[in-house]
Amino acid sequence: MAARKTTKKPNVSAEELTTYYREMLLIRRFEEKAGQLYGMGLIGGFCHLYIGQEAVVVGLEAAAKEGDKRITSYRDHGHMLACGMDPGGVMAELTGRIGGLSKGKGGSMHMFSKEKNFYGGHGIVGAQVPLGAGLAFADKYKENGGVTFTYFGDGAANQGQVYETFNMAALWDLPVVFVIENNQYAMGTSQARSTSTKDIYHRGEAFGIPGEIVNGMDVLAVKAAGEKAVAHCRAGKGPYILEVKTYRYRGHSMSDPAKYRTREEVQKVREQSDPIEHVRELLLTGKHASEDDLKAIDKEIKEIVNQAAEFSKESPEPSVEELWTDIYA
Ligand SMILES: Cc1ncc(C[n+]2csc(CCOP(=O)(O)OP(=O)(O)O)c2C)c(N)n1
Ligand SMILES: [Mg+2]
Repeated sequence: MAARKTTKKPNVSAEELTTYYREMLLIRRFEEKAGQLYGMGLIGGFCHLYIGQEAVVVGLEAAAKEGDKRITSYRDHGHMLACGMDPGGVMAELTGRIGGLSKGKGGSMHMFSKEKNFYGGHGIVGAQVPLGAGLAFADKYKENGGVTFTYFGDGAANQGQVYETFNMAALWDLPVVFVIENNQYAMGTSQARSTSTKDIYHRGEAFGIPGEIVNGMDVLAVKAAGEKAVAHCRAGKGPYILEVKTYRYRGHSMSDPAKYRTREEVQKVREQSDPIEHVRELLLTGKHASEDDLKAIDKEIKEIVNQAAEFSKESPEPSVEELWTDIYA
């Protein structure tokens, strides 16, 4: 992973930086709370936290336009929050309650929002990649100018269906940004043990798909790369690949003790490359915000997350009759 390079005087307004700070912090605090609720037994099943990767979705959402679509894997809470889905609805889905975005019937990995163009939440590794190309196919067919962000991991990047999709997406010039969230691990398998090359994006060259590496710990770098990729797609030039180098601080899922890496490795990334600390530093050194301003934001975010948690505990469990709704057969 690229170490963070602090852009000393980035060409970005205080308002923009504050927005990224707030959005990344919301994801981090939300995920910490989800971890707590899991520990208390209020969340069952799988729960994959996004802590450490926040700059990826926040940067790319900043490059997206109204009408663009997004689809991802099971590590999906950050994507949902970044595109504006209600934190209470996400948390209540985690606790399996009727107020959840899938009425408590989907859980962590299966949430959708037609309103926000969020197409899941997919538990089968790599399965969302062809689906993302399908969404882009629909946009191209309808000539609506939409772009689909199709997120997948470094592990998923070794799946055959990814390359079948690359072929079709390139052949038909589909407006899709393939975002490889390279957090360096696929469950307990490091990239070095599973992947023949250090970088993955250049596999697109075989299909004529351009791409690049992005520092996923720098929200401004992610946004800039996202804008470039989206402009490429909207100009009708077909797909684009962003390999975003990032890192997850927590285990693969809540049941992973993460014995395949050292505490020091994680600590080093936290200290040297944390994406939220990066923006915090930019805000403070650029005199865009004071410590007190940031404390007020922290408080505000904590309140949003606490309310989401309260809602997720108070919302009732779905009734038995709900078993017969939302069935497409
Ligand atoms: C087809 C399939 N094979 C195996 C699994 C088990 N599995 C779940 S996550 C995962 C690793 C995926 O890693 P990566 O794509 O890097 O995503 P990350 O978890 O790092 O976000 C595996 C092998 C699965 N869910 N689906
Ligand atoms: Mg991974």
